[in-house]
Amino acid sequence: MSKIASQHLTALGADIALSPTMIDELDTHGFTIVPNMIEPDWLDEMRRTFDALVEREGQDLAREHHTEATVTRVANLINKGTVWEKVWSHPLLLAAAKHVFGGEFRVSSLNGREAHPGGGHQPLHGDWKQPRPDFPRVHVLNSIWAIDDLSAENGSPRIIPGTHNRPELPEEALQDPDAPHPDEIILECPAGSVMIFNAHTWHGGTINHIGSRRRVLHGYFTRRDDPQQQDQRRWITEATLSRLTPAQKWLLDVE
Ligand SMILES: O=C(O)CCC(=O)C(=O)O
Repeated sequence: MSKIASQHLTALGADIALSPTMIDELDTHGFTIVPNMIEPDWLDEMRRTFDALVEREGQDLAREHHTEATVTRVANLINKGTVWEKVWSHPLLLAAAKHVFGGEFRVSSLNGREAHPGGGHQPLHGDWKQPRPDFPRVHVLNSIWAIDDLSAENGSPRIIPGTHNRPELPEEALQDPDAPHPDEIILECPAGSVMIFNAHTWHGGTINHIGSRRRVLHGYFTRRDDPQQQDQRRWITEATLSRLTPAQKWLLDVE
């Protein structure tokens, strides 16, 4: 890692130590779940802002990214409120990213997602869609922030432990990536929890059977020399730029 990258990460608080359990879970399973990462007041503000954005933006919600049938997607949260700032620059998340990438990285995107009643199913996938001739180099890390309680009934994501250590993509390895997987773990957790994961690990959304609120955020990072899911230079607004620290600008790669 370059000296400048280390300095920026230090300024962002990413030098905090991960617990031995977190390190072991990230290395062995490909994911770790952190309870109570979002404090109650912050959670309330996230819920209010999420719903206000959905109300305000209507059909334009995910124009910076992609839409998905049967879910509400809110894209480009970096430019849609200060409440999201502590998500993409959270010290613990950055410390985990530093560990998992083992090299320089940057923010890829920050989006919201809510499965509608009866919707939300996704095939098992990795967030890196290309072949991996450079396996086991890590290209992507993601985090799913539970804004509501998540359960098997309301469409919590599923994840298959250890699959970050497989070089092939699920669509190559599995006969039916849509089918239940014998090893799948359902992320059932109270609101305020965050799952941080090596995003090569096979995962996917499931169906919201009962229709209760199921808002999550995806705080997504990429190795620094790989493309961002959302080109931050293209979408960054003057208002956002004016409040960012040099280290945050570096993290978004909008300097
Ligand atoms: O929100 C979820 O349940 C997971 C979504 C996901 O994996 C994706 O959109 O790629």
